[in-house]
Amino acid sequence: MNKIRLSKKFNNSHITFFAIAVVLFWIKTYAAYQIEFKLGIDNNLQKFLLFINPLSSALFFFGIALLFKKHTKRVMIIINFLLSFLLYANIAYYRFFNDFITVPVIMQTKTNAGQLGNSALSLMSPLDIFYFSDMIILIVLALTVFKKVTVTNRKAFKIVLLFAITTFLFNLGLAEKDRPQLLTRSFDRNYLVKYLGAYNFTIYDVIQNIKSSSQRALADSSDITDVENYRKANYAAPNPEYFGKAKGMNVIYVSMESFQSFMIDYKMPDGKEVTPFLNSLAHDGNTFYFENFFHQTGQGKTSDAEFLMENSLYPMAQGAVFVNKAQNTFQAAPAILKGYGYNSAVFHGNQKTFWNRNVMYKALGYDQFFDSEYYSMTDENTKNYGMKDKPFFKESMPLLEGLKQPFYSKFISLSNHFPFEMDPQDTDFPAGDYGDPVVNQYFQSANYMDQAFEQFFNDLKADGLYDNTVIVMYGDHYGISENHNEAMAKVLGVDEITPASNAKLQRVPLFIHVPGVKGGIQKQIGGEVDVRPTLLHLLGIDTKDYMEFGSDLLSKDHRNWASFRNGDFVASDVIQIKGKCYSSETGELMENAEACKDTSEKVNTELQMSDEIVYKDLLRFYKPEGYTSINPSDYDYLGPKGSKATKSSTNK
Ligand code: GP9
Ligand code: MN
Repeated sequence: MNKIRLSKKFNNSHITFFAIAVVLFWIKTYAAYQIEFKLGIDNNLQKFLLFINPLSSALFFFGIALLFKKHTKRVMIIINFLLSFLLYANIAYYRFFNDFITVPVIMQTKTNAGQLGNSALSLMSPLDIFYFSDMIILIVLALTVFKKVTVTNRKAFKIVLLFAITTFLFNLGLAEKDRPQLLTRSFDRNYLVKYLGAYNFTIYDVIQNIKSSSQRALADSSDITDVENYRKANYAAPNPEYFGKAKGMNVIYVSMESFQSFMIDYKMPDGKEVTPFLNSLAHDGNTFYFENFFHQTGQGKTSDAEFLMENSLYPMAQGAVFVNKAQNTFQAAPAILKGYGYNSAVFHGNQKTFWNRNVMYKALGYDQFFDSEYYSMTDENTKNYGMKDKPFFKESMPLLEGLKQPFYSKFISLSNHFPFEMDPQDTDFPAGDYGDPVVNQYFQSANYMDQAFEQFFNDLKADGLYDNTVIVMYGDHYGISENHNEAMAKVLGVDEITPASNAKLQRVPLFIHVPGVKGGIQKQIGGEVDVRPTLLHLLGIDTKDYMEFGSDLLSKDHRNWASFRNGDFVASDVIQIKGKCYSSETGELMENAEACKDTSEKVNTELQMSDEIVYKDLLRFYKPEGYTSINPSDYDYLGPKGSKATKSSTNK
């Protein structure tokens, strides 16, 4: 009955057909988001964005059909089919991989087809016809109620397009408000889908891939020669006192989220130490504690730190290597160590897609990735991005103990993440009183993290791993940004944070504990790029054939400076900030800017060369002596239920 009334009123308008197509498609897509994807919606704004984001895509794509004078309805149905197909492909893929389809995934269909065929297909159900139901309704309507509708005009298209663009910009504006630099940092596919929708995500992904592959296509093998020569001229030979002292030992890296060096030995006004456990490591004489160690990260934050530490290359000036260059060839520490019998694993209580880790770790040669699926992500256990550090390390122990030895492993902590808010039951440590909630809370979350590390060390001692494992702990990047410098001046008891002291605030702690080797406080200046050669030399592996830019922190030839991603640097006598030269000692501007020139040139050359490697994917033209290349498609991280890797690379 409704149909008849509807037909009388509206069947003279192609716009009505269009409106029905848009609304049905909108509802369907929103339902798919709710039923199929775990997007981690945290607040009302995100709920709203999820609700409106299919609208701009629907308006835009169906709007295209209005351009076709004769076959408007047919084109609209074809467009609906293509979009529905894309949505359904993502749904099927997500059911199995908990991830969205990207261009590289499609390119690798050769390797993925088998998995998709066997597994994703089995997860399809007849009820899935729902995801094509709007198309079926449109076909029926086109053949019945709207049979005679043919007229259309370009004016309608223009209005619709304008409306689509406005909706999209409104959507993007709100998304940027909730998550600044969404498109430039693009840290997680889940986030892009949550904020901009599954269809816009695909468009974004296609554009990114075209950009990336054109740079790559223009490069050839001669481009690596300059880098090779530079490398030979700047290699810092290992220190014989330490070379091979950790040969054959396990390795545990701990990424200490947002942890800065000013916290080491820091005491609250009542005399309480914030990080008593880490302080004890710094002073026990059995651990190397590098107090002039700098983070060198850019927009890729935690992932940039990981990239630096394991590749000894610099991150990109914009975006994240993990996200934008994961298809490159790398010769990362886990892959190198494979040649020495090592088995590798990452532990992180967050979704595996964050920072594109599930793709990038394959390129780095990680055998296993224990992501959020391996942890009990209850409300009580999680905060902010994922697992709180204490349950995270606790639940990681049996997984770690199950690894075949020697292993190379990495633990990425999370609790000390901006905005550093804690659940009341997790801390009784006093907040700071510096007039800035972010800064005040930082002390509590850092204290909690410190306790989690102590618990982890105790567990490692209890199960015997401690005596045969090198432990490297590093602060990944700053936690307190320059925006909080007013409060930071109070924290440090100074009148103001000068440019030079701000540069020094970029220090993050680096601890290296090697069983049986004396350590102590180390004054030499270095950065995250320097850790890989330091570690490999301790393991008795020479690095001269690897294309890397770090210099061994324990080498007698260590260069003693650390660069920032923007070309500034800290050296023993001078600090360059925003291109200006300051004295390290006084923090004053130098009259003679020449004092920075030499190091500045070196820093620029290095950053440029590193960029060449990353942007042009030059390591595909280079094979280090004795190194066996890895193939990312040999790796699967299928989660606790279906992991192939679990069978091949653990004791169990
Ligand atoms: C997320 C964690 C934090 O998985 O690594 O990321 P960050 O925002 O610090 O880069
Ligand atoms: Mn981080």
